[in-house]
Amino acid sequence: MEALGRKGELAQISKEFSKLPPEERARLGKLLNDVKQTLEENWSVRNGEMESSALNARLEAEWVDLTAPAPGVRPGSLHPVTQVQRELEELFVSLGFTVLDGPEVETEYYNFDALNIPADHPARDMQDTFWLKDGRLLRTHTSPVQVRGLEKLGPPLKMIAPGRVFRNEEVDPSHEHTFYQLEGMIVDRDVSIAHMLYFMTTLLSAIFRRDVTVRLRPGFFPFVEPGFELDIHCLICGGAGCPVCKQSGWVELMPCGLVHPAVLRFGGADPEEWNGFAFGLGLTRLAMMRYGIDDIRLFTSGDLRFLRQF
Ligand code: 2NL
Repeated sequence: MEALGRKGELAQISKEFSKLPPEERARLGKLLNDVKQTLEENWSVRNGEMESSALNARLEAEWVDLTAPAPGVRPGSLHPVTQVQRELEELFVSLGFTVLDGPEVETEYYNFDALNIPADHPARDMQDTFWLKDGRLLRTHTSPVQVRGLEKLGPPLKMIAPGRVFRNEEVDPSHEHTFYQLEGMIVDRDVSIAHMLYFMTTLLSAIFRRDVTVRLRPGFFPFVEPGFELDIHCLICGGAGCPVCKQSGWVELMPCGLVHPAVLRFGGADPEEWNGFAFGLGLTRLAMMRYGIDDIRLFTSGDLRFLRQF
């Protein structure tokens, strides 16, 4: 730049040109221009080289692989069924319930006999239940936990038994061999269907965070008498009829009933003194409704693309 600038050496030299004779002036002028052009070209080439090597050095030093996982431990999240289960446990604990757990590998006695399920009941068939070689089985519901709880704690009692259950099912978008249930039971004196109905309505309003309309239909379950299917007014269409409620306006939600005297006796409670109500809730189905999941198989798929959404 000392040579080329407006006040550089070449500019100084060209000022001296006026002192030269015209023919010399033309020859030297051309020479000067050639020199100037060569210098400028060289300068610009070298300047470009320096600039690009500075840029390359920076790119090399500050290079970031945008496809690489972020450093550190990636925060995980709870499985959607676990989230629903924990939320309900919290709700039931706030209502004074005890949360109980029990074995997933059960005896035939606790899974069937103590629940008044007779020997010839289809649930006991190989087609419906996973049997182990030693005569035990994978529990088909969480009811055995309730009998164990009644035995251990005795009445009066308010308990829930959430957990994993197994059925020998043909798997499809709405049937799995492994799913989650939450059963609840209250045993006390003079418990009536009115108590059950009020409790269930309050419970469902808390779960869905709005007022719900319920109805009871008769339903048969060996461990309750009388037994009911509890339906709620469809939350999607409000009862007008839509694909979710199959145009009926009602959605079947909770089987329930008054605990069968035989089951109370199996649990060590005298049915002359004690009675109660019990209900079942499908945790997996509730999670499907909550998050709009249309294929039950996703829950046990272990697919991280599914799980990371929760
Ligand atoms: C289900 C579950 C129901 C119960 C479950 C229950 C448990 C005991 C005594 C009486 Cl120890 N009842 N649980 C009661 C009514 C319905 O449904 O899987 N239904 C298809």
